[in-house]
Formats: sequence, structure tokens, C-alpha cells
Amino acid sequence: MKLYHNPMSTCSQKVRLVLAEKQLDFESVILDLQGGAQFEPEYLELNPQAVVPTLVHQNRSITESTLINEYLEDCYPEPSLSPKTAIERYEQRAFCKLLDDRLHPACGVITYAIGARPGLLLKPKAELAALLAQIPDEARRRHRAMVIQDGIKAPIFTTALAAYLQVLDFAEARLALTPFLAGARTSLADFALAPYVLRLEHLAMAKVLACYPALTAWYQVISARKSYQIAINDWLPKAAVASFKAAGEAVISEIPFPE
Ligand SMILES: N[C@@H](CCC(=O)N[C@@H](CS)C(=O)NCC(=O)O)C(=O)O
Repeated sequence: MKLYHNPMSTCSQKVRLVLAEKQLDFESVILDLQGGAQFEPEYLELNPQAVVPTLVHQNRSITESTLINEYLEDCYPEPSLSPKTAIERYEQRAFCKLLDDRLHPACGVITYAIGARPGLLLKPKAELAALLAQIPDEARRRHRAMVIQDGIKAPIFTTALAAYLQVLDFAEARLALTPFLAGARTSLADFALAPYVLRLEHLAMAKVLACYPALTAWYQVISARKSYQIAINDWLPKAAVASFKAAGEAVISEIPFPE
């Protein structure tokens, strides 16, 4: 198995977590996303959306992190990361869909407005414009341009922050009732959400978690797992984490958190 990924990417982290839970080895190909490696023609053949992760298994390219994790679950059903009952399986899928539809796009906006922006603004204007022009998805391209230009002052930032917190509200309500997102055992939903909690830490926004006691307790459990050490901590580049944190600390007092 070959995984095209990036150490800091939330979608890559969620796939690495599932690989680690299942104790699966993989050949790693790291893509420099700020340098535009995702737009290289050979990579676009594997992943026409120009995003990571991509799993190559048995000569097939598997894309979309949620679908990759479901594929891994199908290929390697033990240890199982799927709930047993139909309703819990529905809850797992519904949560992963919410995450893909709402949380992930919001995370992209917030990450580029805060963490990635300072580095990107150092690039020559023409180089930055050329990078943005290659993003295949129109909304992503437009939103990214807005937040690189205006940072947390871009109106889309407030919308994204609200969406992020709405998904955390939903998770909090669920975790106040059950130990994990889809019931009594960990499932793909838990490993999908964890990287987005970590992202708050990386952007110096961890104070948000004070409003989410059940989510905080759940995250302590997930981040104490061996898989978290292998899939997340062991991969994190110190310099990238430090530069995200510094960027977050520089703007935290101006972030328009809802009352
Ligand atoms: N729906 C995709 C989203 C993947 C995605 O957005 N990946 C980000 C990193 S987390 C990426 O590759 N960004 C590069 C870019 O947008 O240029 C998935 O779940 O795999």
C-alpha cells in the first residue's frame, strides 16, 4: 500500500489513524501542499481533485479520506472500526458525512486564514496566483483567495468558524450520551473527528474546547491511544506546528468568537 499524504493534513491524519488502528504498514509519499506538489500531472492522474490523501492499493487509486477509511474497513475488517447495529452504523456514516460536508471545508478556510497565510504571503504574487489558479474546485479556490488576502477579516472566516463550532456542538451532544461518536466503541467517526480537534490546538484556538467538556474528555481518550502516537505525533513536523501556533497566537485576540 502506498499513501500519498501530508503530515499536517487533517484528511491524511484520519486515514493514518485508521491504518495505525489496523496495524497496517504503508509506503509513504509526502506531498508539499504549499509548494504545489498536488498539482503535478502524475499526481492528478491519481487524484484529479488535487488533494491528499490518496491510497494506492493493488494498482488502484482510492481517494476521499472517508471512502479510503471505509475501503480499509472492507479490506481489513479486523480489528473492526464499524459499529454492530444498523442505527449505530447510520450514526457513524451520518457523522462522517457532516464532517466532510461542513467541518472540513470550514477547517480549510480557518487553516488558510491563520496558519498557512503568513507563509503563502511570502511567495511572489505571480507564483501565489498560479498556485491558486490550479485548484480545481471553484468554491475552494475562491474561499482560499479571500482568506489569503484578508485573513480572519474575510467574511467567509466568520461563516467557517460558525460551521466548525456547530459541528463541535453536535459532537458534544452526542458524546454527552455515549462514550464514542457512534456508540460504546470507537468507530471510523472518532478517528475522523480527532484531527479537527488537534487543528484547534495547532492554531492556538484550544480555549474553544472549554465549552465542550464531553468532547474534551473524549479527545483525551482518543489521543492517548497508541494509534494516535503512531499516526499523528510521530509524523508532526515541529517547524510547521510552531509556525501554525505562532500564527494563531498573533490573531487569537481578534478572532470573532461567538458570545
Ligand atoms: N474530500 C477530500 C478533501 C481532501 C483535502 O481537502 N485535502 C487537503 C488537505 S487536508 C488538501 O489536499 N489540500 C490541498 C489543496 O487544497 O490545495 C478528502 O476527504 O480526502
